[in-house]
Amino acid sequence: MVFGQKNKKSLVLFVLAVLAVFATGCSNGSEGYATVDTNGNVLENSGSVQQEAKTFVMSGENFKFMMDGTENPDLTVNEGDKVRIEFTSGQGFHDWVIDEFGARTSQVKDGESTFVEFTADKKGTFEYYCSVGSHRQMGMKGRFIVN
Ligand SMILES: [Cu+2]
Repeated sequence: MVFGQKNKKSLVLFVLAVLAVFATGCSNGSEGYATVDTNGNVLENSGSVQQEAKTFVMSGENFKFMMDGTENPDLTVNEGDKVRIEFTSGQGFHDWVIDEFGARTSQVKDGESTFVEFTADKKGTFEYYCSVGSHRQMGMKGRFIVN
């Protein structure tokens, strides 16, 4: 049997379709989304224009976070900023967590992405880290600074 051009095309389409179904199936049940708001003092903003989130795009590796080629970067925001962390695992099983703001992504493996949004409602320097295994102790952490 000869694989003609047409058959190759159908094969590619078939593979793409299978991948699409697979990807959709995987995203169910693990949205990786959590919103944290301040205790009670958010309501005064209701009805006003939604604030743009300060977005950081980071990836996780064994055993460090990377952003624009920087290892475990300092993330700096201003008090009151809405923050969005877009997190992808480049290698291994990881998440992105910051305790003081109650924010954590779901845990993702190689090539998977997730995100979390929260409001930086207090000033200070905090630690973000990966909560998988002993990754935090192995250096998978960085500073989150609120001015
Ligand atoms: Cu990790």
